Amino acid sequence: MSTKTNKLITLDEYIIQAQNRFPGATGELSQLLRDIGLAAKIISREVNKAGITNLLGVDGSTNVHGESVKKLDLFADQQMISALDRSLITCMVISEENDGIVRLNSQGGKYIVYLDPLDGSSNIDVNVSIGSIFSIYMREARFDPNLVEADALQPGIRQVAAGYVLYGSSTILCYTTGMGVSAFTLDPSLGEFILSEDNFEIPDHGTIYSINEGSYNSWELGLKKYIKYCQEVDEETGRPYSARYIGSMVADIHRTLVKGGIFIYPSSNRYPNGKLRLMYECNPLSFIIEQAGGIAMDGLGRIMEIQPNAIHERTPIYIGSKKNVEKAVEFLANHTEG
Ligand code: AHM
Ligand code: MG
Repeated sequence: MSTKTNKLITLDEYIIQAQNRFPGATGELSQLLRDIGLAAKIISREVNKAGITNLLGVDGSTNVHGESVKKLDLFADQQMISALDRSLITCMVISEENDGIVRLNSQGGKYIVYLDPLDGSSNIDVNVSIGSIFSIYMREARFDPNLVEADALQPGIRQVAAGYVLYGSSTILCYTTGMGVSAFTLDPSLGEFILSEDNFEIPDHGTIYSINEGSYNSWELGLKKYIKYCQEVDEETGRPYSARYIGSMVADIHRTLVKGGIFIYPSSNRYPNGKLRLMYECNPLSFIIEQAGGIAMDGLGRIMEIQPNAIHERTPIYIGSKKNVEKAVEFLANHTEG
């Protein structure tokens, strides 16, 4: 459930109105969010005409995870970083596309931003939805003015804001600063993000499960049994769950937010710690889902309480409607092997 609005409010207006509710606010976080909004518009424009401008396809290099880098990934990375660099508020960026931390021009800037500039990039070539993800932290006060990776290793509960942009049948920007979730739809004729959903709430229970079932044979027993449970008749609706898996986390999470259900990327033989990255995929999307009333776990504990040890670390994730995630975690606890 969510609150629809009839009044036309742009992202920039909304951010300023929210800032005005805090008399002491410096406006820096608002500026940072507007910078991300601008970069999102530029990326959205290129995504929409990627085929024409020959941006589609592989760039030839591989990123820090050994995955092939698509040209649009690089474009999105550059746009986001230069938008953040421009307003001198962000001191450091950590991006999926860059091995180490990226120090920006404002070494005194108070924010640290994690980015997955273009998530789900294997879907680019086939014209399926992709997204950008961001996660914002405050830099901690330290004596040493030199920025190091350790400055960025903060648990997800310390995020001051997070969000995603979904380049789908329309472009949607969804974000939270810890006071609910708001969504904006890009009106291409105006070139503005317009508030479309205020105070997003995820259904408490849904009947969609979302997981790459190709790895079934290497899942832990509890997960196999949980998915079998979903395929049986659901007690609440009297019918089995539906399976939906887009393969772009942003799109799968957006559907989960709107319709409810569960998204899982578990550990498997191929990815013993799961595939998805804690800092720029799991934490920001967990913040959104929790703010909408859902839950995000790694199978045992809360995703946002994990103390990170490395900027690119991975984690298994069980995320979505409260009842679905609780049920999945119950299966994991009750069906351990051996
Ligand atoms: P990427 O950041 O390289 O695009 O990879 C992350 C994506 C997620 O969007 C998606 O949930 C997952 O990879 C899909 O992985 P798989 O193809 O193993 O199911
Ligand atoms: Mg990604």
